Amino acid sequence: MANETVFKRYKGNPIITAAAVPRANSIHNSAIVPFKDGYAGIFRVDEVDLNFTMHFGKSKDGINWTIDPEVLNMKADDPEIPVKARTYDPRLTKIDDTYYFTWCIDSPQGPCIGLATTKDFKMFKQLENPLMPANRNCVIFPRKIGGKYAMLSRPSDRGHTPFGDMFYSESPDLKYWGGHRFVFGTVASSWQSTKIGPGPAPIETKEGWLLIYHGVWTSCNGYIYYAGAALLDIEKPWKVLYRTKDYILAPTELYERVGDVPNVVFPSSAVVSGDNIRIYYGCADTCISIADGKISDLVKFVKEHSFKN
Ligand code: BMA
Repeated sequence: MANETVFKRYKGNPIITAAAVPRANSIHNSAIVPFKDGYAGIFRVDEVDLNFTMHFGKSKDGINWTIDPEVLNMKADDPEIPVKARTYDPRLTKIDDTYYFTWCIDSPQGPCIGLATTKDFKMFKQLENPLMPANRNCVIFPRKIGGKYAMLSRPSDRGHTPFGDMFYSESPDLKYWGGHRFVFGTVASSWQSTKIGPGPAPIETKEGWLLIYHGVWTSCNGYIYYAGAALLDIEKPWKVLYRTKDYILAPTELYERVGDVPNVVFPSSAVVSGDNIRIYYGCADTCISIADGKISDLVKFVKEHSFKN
């Protein structure tokens, strides 16, 4: 029986499976935003040759999706920017009228973060990679902070990364990134003891930046992925106000337990409307599910279920 606190799973989960794309082996860890009178998404599709590709998708209701069978086509001003490699785990953030998305590129020198922009989900412009390898998780904040673009990322290794702390970085122009600050790391003897990494774009609240993140524990049977949440200082988001001791979501359902990578819930998008929040999360590296909650309940949970200083 699912241990549900803030988020209640949708009864029709999973909402997206490999059946949505002809060449898909699995579709998971993807990026979704409200767009025009519906929703747009960039989906991680692991294809039948186990190449990981990104595909555009659209939906009227956020639940029923049409995903393009073709791989997303990006243009770059400098032909040296694109690297021909697997692409995965996109995150999307809207600032003004532009959508910024980051993802992981399996470059020969190790995983690194890609960055692109779009206004219409038709033309995608790839910019310089913001960070050097190896880094596998990155998300942009939904507004400038201290006059600069801001991001959270999680440096990694070339393999399955048995470690991982989160860092903050800033940029005046989306090209040059610096001001790197440690945000938080792992906690021994817990669901977040192996590594942690940022999930959906942080959400601005009166109590701070609300961040949903994943935390990993190494059991005798391998990695288990959970979701937690934190509140970060609004002006200095590398300062952690609260961070959950208890997870907010754990793999308990069959579709989260069984798949290409068993025992994974991987929140990668959050759609907010008033006090409502819907998270989209990858399940067992196989499919995508949703769960609904209230921002106010999540903030309360974070404050009440955090580590005591
Ligand atoms: C992400 C990706 C996946 C991995 C997953 C769990 O960071 O690297 O390939 O299996 O974590 O969903």
